[in-house]
Amino acid sequence: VAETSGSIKVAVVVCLLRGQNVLLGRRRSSLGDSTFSLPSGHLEFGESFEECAARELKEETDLDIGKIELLTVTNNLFLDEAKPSQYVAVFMRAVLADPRQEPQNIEPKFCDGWGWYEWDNLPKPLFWPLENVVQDGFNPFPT
Ligand code: 8DG
Ligand code: MG
Ligand code: MG
Repeated sequence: VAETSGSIKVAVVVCLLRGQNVLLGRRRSSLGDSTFSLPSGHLEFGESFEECAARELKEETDLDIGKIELLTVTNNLFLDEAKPSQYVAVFMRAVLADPRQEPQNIEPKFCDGWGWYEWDNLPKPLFWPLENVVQDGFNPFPT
């Protein structure tokens, strides 16, 4: 890795599970445009991972989270960007407070829409950091 500087950020990524399905949306972003990814966002000063996950999910889908827990962490370098960046991505598993609640596309500038997908039948292409953890055998469903 030739980069010697750039910023390191913390992202919280939400694996929202409903039955056998997980919530994914198609990104509208300079980072991973048109690829499918889990809801996510930047950790803000003073927040817990749980608070960040609940806030980002609410901002992006209007959904309210029930039980939530920490799953894993990944470390991702984005070097092919105008501003190279590095993300520590904290993966949380969550379920809905009310499983009948449906996602709304609150930020259409950043997402084409939300949908429920089976882990064994994920849409393509996945956002590459997500594709990487999936390739590594990551599975957010409890065993
Ligand atoms: P915010 O301004 O609302 O706080 O942030 P955002 O605009 O919602 O950020 P985001 O792009 O949705 O998520 C933050 C970053 O998380 C994203 O740019 C790259 C990083 N990230 C990883 N790994 C993963 C991953 O597996 N899935 C998702 N969705 N994001 C990831 O480093
Ligand atoms: Mg986001
Ligand atoms: Mg956001």
